[in-house]
Formats: sequence, structure tokens, C-alpha cells
Amino acid sequence: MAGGVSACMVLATSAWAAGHGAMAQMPAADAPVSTAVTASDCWIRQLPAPAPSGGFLVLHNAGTQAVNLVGARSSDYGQVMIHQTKEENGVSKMSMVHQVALPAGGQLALKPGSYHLMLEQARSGLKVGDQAQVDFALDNGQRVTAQCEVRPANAMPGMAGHGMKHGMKH
Ligand SMILES: [Cu+2]
Repeated sequence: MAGGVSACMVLATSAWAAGHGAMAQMPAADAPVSTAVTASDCWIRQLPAPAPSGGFLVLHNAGTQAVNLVGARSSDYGQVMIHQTKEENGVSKMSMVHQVALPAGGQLALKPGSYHLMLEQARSGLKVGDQAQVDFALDNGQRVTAQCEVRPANAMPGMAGHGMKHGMKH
């Protein structure tokens, strides 16, 4: 399994470089809402287009089974991806990931410098103070819905540079 994951990440990186990874899984519109997994504290650091915006939240798994987060989408953004920031030799690097484990009885924070969402193509009219809905796909076929508050670019001073990096790299 571990080998599969790293192979996926390598593929994801090249797919991303080639043009916005078509491999991400989307939650089916009719997927049942998970009763075990819930989302809280979701917010989006909105940057002016075409820079992608970062999304952050906490996912809680109250169930007795581990489950994997495998994709996300939003009716407010044309594209939502799961990214991971990693420090390698003092350099911060970002890559798209295809699954993130949610341990049974545990929680996972998507936050600056770690896993986070990258949201592109905001619908016109979406503005600071709005609530954007993001749906997450789980590998058990269920979905999780989060209401995310849209906040300004300076919402978190520690995040300065994240959007710049996205804009320059992609
Ligand atoms: Cu990113």
C-alpha cells in the first residue's frame, strides 16, 4: 500500500505539471453523507484570480474504521485539489496528493505548511465574508460537506507567500 501511495504522488506531480491533474476523485452527487466523519473550522484564504486560494479545516473521524479522504469539489470553485506542503532540505515544496488517512477516532487538520486545499476558478461574485461549500469524497463511497468562510488574503500573516508560490509555480 505504501508503495502505491508514493507512485501515485509521483504521477500526481507530473499530471499536475502537465495541466491540473485529471486524476482526482470527485464525490458523487448522490453519495451518502458520512455519519462518522465531520468537518469543522473551514475557511478559505481568498486570493485574486488567477492565483489559487488556500483552504483549511479540521476533519474528525468519530468512527471505528480508518477512512481515506480521496478528493474534493465545490460548486463555488471550478477546481479543488488536496495539496501537501513538505519541507525538504529547508525548501518548502508542494505537491498534489490523492489520499489522506483519517484514523479511527482521530482528526486531521488541513493547515498552512501541511495538507491544505487549493481552490481555483472561484465563481464570479464570490467575496470575502461569503460561505463556500466544499464536498469531500471518502474511499468508502461516502461524502463529507463543509461550509467554509471566505476570508481576505491577509487573514493569516504566517501564510504570506503561499499564494505567491502557487502563482509563480503553476
Ligand atoms: Cu498548495
